[in-house]
Amino acid sequence: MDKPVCLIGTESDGKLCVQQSALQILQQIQQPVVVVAMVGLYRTGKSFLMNRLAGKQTGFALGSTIESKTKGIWMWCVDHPTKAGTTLVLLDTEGLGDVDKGDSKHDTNIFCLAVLLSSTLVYNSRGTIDNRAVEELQYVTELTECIKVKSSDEDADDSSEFVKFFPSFIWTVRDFTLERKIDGKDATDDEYLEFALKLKPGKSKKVMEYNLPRECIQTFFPSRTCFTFSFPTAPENVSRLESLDPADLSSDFLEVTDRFCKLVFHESHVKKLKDGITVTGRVLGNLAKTYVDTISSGAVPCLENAVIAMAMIENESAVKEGLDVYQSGMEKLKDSFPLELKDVSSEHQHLSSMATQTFMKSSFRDTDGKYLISLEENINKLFDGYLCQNEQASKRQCEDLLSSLSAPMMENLKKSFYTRPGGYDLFCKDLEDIVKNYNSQANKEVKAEEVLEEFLKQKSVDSEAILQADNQLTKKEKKIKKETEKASLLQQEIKAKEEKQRQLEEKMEAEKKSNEERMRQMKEKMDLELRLQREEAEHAMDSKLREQAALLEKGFKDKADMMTQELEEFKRQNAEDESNRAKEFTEMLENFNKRHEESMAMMMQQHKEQMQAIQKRPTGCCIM
Ligand SMILES: Nc1nc2c(ncn2[C@@H]2O[C@H](COP(=O)(O)OP(=O)(O)OP(=O)(O)O)[C@@H](O)[C@H]2O)c(=O)[nH]1
Ligand SMILES: [Mg+2]
Repeated sequence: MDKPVCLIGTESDGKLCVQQSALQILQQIQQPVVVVAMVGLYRTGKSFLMNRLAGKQTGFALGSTIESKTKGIWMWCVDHPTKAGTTLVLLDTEGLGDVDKGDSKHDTNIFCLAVLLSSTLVYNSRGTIDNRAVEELQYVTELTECIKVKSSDEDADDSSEFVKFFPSFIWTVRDFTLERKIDGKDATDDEYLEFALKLKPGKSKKVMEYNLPRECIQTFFPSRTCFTFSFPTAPENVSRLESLDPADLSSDFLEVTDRFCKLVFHESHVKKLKDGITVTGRVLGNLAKTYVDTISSGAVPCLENAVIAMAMIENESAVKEGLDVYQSGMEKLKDSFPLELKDVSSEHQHLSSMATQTFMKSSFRDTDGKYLISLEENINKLFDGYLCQNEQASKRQCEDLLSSLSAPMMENLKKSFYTRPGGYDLFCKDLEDIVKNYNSQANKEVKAEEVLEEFLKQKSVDSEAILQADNQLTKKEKKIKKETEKASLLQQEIKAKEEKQRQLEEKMEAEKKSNEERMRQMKEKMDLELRLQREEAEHAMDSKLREQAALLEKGFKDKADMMTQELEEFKRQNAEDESNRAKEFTEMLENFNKRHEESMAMMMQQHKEQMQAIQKRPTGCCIM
């Protein structure tokens, strides 16, 4: 992308809507994404800084008047400058707090979407982090009402769960002109932020109001940092934002913005969904659409539902991708048909394993294995189709071979060469030679025995006529010869059926191996999903413990004690979630195995019936 595009715009009725063209761009991005969103009051230099993050001076439109410029949420996808294999998605948002807009709900929605979509949220402000600046971030206090974690318990306060999937937080202060000193000592940016976010003890309503945004920031954004843009050589008119021309920047300014960019690149991680699921560009697009549609319909975006919706979309495409891998590989193999069954089977196994791998890469939360089953069933259907095509090719090849080997015999038949005394023996000798030659050349063909059986049946009509016309043989001799021929025909029929059985067994063996491989991959994926879930819970637990320690240190014993209870509950919930998930996985594996065994048993049964039918058949029904 050489320039940004609008990702979320506003329709004429004021409702938010996702732009199709932006979704198409995201659809193409299969890499994991690091999403940096910048929010803050209007006219504070957000778009300007976003351009710097993209390594450019222009791109996101900058305002040169006091009117707010950016509308909705704009997106720019670039290669991540330091994390290979990931895409950096920059989201520039509409400035908050423009009273002329007269719609504060709109601001809250923009803020929520930035929180929901990003892995790093940059909150941009100007001047200092004073009381007013913190109050301006009142949007954080609305997050609990605007975002739900679980769809089930309507009124549950799941704010403690937020920390599991909320972005990391960077507070930037532009045109910072104060000295960073706390109690007379030099302080770092982070110390400055923590100092500004310090809770005030006391019980009055005012103090509570004053503490609320601070508490919310501390709870929701445990991983936070601060960056102040202070320019010792700041131009005189720096306070007038519109006067800063990007083309005319001091080296100090450039050095500071470079440092800021490095910090952002270093602090921001790949966007993850609940349960540690990695977000690719494609998922991000679907996520944006789901959230915006939910908000536009007046409902509250819910993380659990979003994960379910994402899983559905992703799993469907994962099945398609897996099938593509299988099909394109088999199409290549098809060029060399006819092949021995073992060659087709082993390529089937290999490609089916690759298809499962491809599927596993982008699928998630396929809790009942529905999508993996669909992949398996579709692959098996395709496999049957390819086996059939291989058989047809083999049949053609065997028929061609027989017709060229039997061409002289056909000539002889036409000339009635065998219609003479001793003709039957001559005919049998020629036929034997043809069969010998054929067997040596076609013995590896899947259809060799069946085609030969058919050929011999056809030739038995000629043979009967020749036998009857052969005066050299007595009636008794003719009868014996006829019986011998009948027996050998039946033998060929049995041979053909046995070959079919062998092939079926080979196919079943291939299916068994494919199933084992699929189960292995599924188990691996489940272990990974469980591990991610556990890590996420541990991470959340850590930050809660840190929060509690900080409260204790600052003398808020009551609050810290209250947290102990909350922590216990959190731990219990995590353990329960994990054990539920593990149970789900075990059930799924069991179901899979059961399904496989049933289908194998069915194949065996069909096969048994076929074999019994041959064995029961009276010998007399052979065409002679
Ligand atoms: N003084 C000062 N001016 C800046 C700074 N960064 C950008 N500007 C200038 O401020 C003006 C507005 O910048 P934008 O980046 O458009 O601001 P914005 O926050 O995106 O504005 P909205 O989209 O309306 O919310 C431009 O003329 C920038 O050149 C800064 O750090 N200090
Ligand atoms: Mg802007």
